[in-house]
Amino acid sequence: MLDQQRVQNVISNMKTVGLKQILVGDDPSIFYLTGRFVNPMERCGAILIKDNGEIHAFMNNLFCFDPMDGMTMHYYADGENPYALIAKELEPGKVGFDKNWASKHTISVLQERDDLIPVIGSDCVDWCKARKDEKERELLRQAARVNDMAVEFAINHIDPALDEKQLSDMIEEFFEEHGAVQDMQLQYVCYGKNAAEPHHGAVAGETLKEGDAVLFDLWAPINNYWCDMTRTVFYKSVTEEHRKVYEIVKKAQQAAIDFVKPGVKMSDIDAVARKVISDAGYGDKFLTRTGHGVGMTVHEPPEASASCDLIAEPGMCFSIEPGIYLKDDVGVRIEDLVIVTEDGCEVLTKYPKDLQIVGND
Ligand SMILES: [Mn+2]
Repeated sequence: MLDQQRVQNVISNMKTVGLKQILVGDDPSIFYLTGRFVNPMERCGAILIKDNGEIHAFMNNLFCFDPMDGMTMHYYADGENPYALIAKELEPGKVGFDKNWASKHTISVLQERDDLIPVIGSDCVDWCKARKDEKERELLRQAARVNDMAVEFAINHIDPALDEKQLSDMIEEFFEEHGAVQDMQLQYVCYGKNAAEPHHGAVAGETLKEGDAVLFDLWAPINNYWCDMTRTVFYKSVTEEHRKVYEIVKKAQQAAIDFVKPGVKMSDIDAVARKVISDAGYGDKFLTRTGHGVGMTVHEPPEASASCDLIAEPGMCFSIEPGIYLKDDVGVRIEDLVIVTEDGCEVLTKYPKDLQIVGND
C-alpha cells in the first residue's frame, strides 16, 4: 500500500527544492514508499512522483508488483521499451533522478526526449528516510538487540584455534539464526595489526596471538533494517600504549554521543570526537568519518563528517564510531548506533565498552 504520509513528505521536499517530478529507482526507497520490495535486477523499475500528487509505477510484468490505490501502473514485457513509457509521462524541464538508479536507465530515459534536464532527485526521499518514524525505530532497536547478542557471542568465542575467517563465519551463522538475511556479507574480525586498517574484513589464515587487539565490526539487516556495531577487546594482555589508545577512543565516542541532540550540525558531531583524539595527539590516526546513517541500507544520509551540512533531527539514526589506527600495530574502534530524540539521543547498541582483556580463564 502506498504510504500517503511518506509520499506527502517527499512531495513537500520536492517543493522545497523546486522539483516538479522525481523518478525513484532504488529498491529500498520503493519499499519505503509502497511497502513492496522488488528487485528487478538489471531490468528497469521505477516510481514517478509529481508534485501535484500524481504517482506512476513502471514495472516489468515478470515481477509481482500488483496495482495499488493512488498509483497508475505501467507494465512492460521483456522486449518492450520501458523508457518510452516513462518518457511519455514526464513534463518538460527538470527531472530528479535517483542517485542509485543505474546510469543505463537514466541515460535511456533522457535519450527518449530532448527537453529534459536531469538533476539528482533522491535527496527528497533520503531526507524523509533519514527521519525514522516510531515503527522504524522499533525495527532498528530489534536489530540492535541481535547485534548486542552477536558481539557477546563473538567475544565469547575468541579462540586461538580460529582464524579471522572462521570466527567471522561463525558470527554470520549466529546472525542468520537470529533472523538476519544476508547476501555475501562479511563480518569484520580483525586481529592485531589488521585492526589498523579500517576496512580490513576477515582473512583465512590470519591467527591470533597474545597482546593482539580483536576488533569486531558486525552488521546485518533484520526485517529490512540494519544494525552496525564495533567493539575492540584485547587477547590475554594489553600494552600501556594500547590501553591509552583504547581509553582515548572510548572518551571521544562518549563525547560525541553526549553531544548529539536536535539542532546540532552533523559536522560538529564529527568535530567533537575529532577534538578529543587530536588533543590526545592522535588526530592524524583517526582515519575515518565519525559516523554514517543507518536504516534500510547500512550506509545512508546523514553522515557525521566534516563534509555533511545536515542538522540532527529527531528520528535520525546514525553510527558514532571514532577510531585510532596505528599502522602495523593496532587499531581501536568503538561503534554504537544512536537515534536522535527530542532532547538528546537514544543509544541502540548496549554491549559494555570498558576495556576487556579476554582469554585468561
Ligand atoms: Mn559503521
